[in-house]
Amino acid sequence: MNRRTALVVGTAVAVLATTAACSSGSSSSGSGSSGGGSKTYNLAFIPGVAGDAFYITMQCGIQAEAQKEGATVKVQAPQKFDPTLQTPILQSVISSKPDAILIAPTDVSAMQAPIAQAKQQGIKVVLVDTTLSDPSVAESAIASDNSGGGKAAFDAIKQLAPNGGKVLGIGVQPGISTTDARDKGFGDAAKADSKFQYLGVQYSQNDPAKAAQQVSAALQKDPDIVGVFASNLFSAEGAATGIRQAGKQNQVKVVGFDAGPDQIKALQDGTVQALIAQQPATIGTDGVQQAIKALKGQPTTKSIKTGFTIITKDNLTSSEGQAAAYKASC
Ligand code: T6T
Repeated sequence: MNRRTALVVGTAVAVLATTAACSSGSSSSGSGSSGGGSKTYNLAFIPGVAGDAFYITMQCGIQAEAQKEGATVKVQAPQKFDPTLQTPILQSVISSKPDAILIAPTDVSAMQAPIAQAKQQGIKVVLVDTTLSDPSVAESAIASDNSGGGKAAFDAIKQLAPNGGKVLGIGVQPGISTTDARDKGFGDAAKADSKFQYLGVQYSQNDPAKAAQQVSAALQKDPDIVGVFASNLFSAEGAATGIRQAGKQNQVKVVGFDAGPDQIKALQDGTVQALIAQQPATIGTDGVQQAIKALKGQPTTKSIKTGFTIITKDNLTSSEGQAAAYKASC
């Protein structure tokens, strides 16, 4: 279950059509032609889930870049991070024949065949954020350095708890390329440090309530846990709640991936000590640029890695910290 606070709202699927193009009254299906003779490209964006500040911020980057290019963007998101919900959305988008689809696949294997269908229909595919077991179907795949981010999270916990101790991972669900890589980056670094005992990763299914329960139960079993790494926005939100409910804010250091408004608040409140903020708007901007290059027959970059910023209370109000925070709306 996910929060539905933000701009992508709806019932079964969230649909938000944005005509970023200025063009000359071109229709919304297929490639129209603008007055200057250059094509008005119609793009589609399928995030991993609706109501997630990470994808909303990415959408802002996509829309801004599309506007510069005179392209249109249609956005449809599943209500859960779930390939069985994302597949029918993708199929309906394919049948609307956009020129290119930017998609964050919700599972490395289950989304492989549905995405291959898009390519077979002549639609250019760009993977944004998450990827596939075989990303060669895409013109380009753009993502954070997720494994490096997991290791950076461990380094942050190490600074916060220099004497070492037990550390726990709260992940999302196996099969998501990004969070799997973060969990592994964190776990490998923790296992390699003899001062720390890695308790493994528990999967919250992107449900903050479940993450909170998992952290509470883990603290009952191991009351001396010193650190928790939560590998995305909703797991971090739940982990912070679990620690607060257990009254262990002063003992357990939490490092979370992502920097949505609720995570920034948790940092201010002191329930979370560090956030690994990705660059979702840049992922979106790059995604549009790569899609347009592919459509123009220009060479694309097969794999693009974007960076991250570590936000703590110390740099939260700096221009760097402010710029790294995600948006709840564009
Ligand atoms: O962490 C991001 C994204 O990178 C990941 O693939 C799924 O979760 C988020 O959307 C945050 O909720």
